[in-house]
Amino acid sequence: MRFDILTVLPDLLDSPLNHSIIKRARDNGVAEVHVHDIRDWSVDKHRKVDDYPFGGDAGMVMQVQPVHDAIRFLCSQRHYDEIIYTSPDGERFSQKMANAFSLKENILLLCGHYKGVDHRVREHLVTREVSIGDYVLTGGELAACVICDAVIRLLPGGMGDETSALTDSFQDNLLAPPVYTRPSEFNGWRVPDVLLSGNHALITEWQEREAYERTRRLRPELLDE
Ligand code: 6GU
Repeated sequence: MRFDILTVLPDLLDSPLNHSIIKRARDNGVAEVHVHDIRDWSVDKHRKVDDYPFGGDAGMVMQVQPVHDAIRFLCSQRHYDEIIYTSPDGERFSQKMANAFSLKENILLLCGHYKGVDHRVREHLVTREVSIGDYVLTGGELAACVICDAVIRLLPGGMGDETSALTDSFQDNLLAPPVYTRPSEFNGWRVPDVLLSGNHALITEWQEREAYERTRRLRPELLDE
């Protein structure tokens, strides 16, 4: 699977997408992530890509021309299953959406910045608008990283243990059960006996009960969905 990310801050995307599972998935060819600087499509001699909003509000707006030309260029290279604009007023990102995106071949992510992008981009060029939650970030770059991370870790061959994505929190609308590792006692704090019992049926039953109880206590609305 391939992500292309259009941004005015390409450096911001370097580190988050070059560690751990995401790095391994990229190294193994399971996922490709290509970051493009929107300024490369600016026609301004100072590589400017923003301008004042019509109507005279505060802040700057990303111009339609560089974004249009960037998207048109990328779309001439391959078909994109989705062209996603990251914005706080988009559809809320979820595990379900991550699962759906993980089945796609090519996704183009356009990172919003400043006061946002000229609305004609949203009307004519993007297929989807996605937010990662009800708070405002300085730009869409961190949101794009969140989306890439959540999707790439689901790809077959992307994780060491291929079954572990299935037991994530949210994958079945339940929070994950508690986990422990050695030592079995530290500071007098003991790991639940059942986990040391070697009885897999009992352990699974305990994990399912804990997952349900934690969900009921911490996120009861998930049980209604
Ligand atoms: Cl996708 N962008 C920005 N700028 N802020 C956000 C967001 C996206 N999702 C939540 N807050």
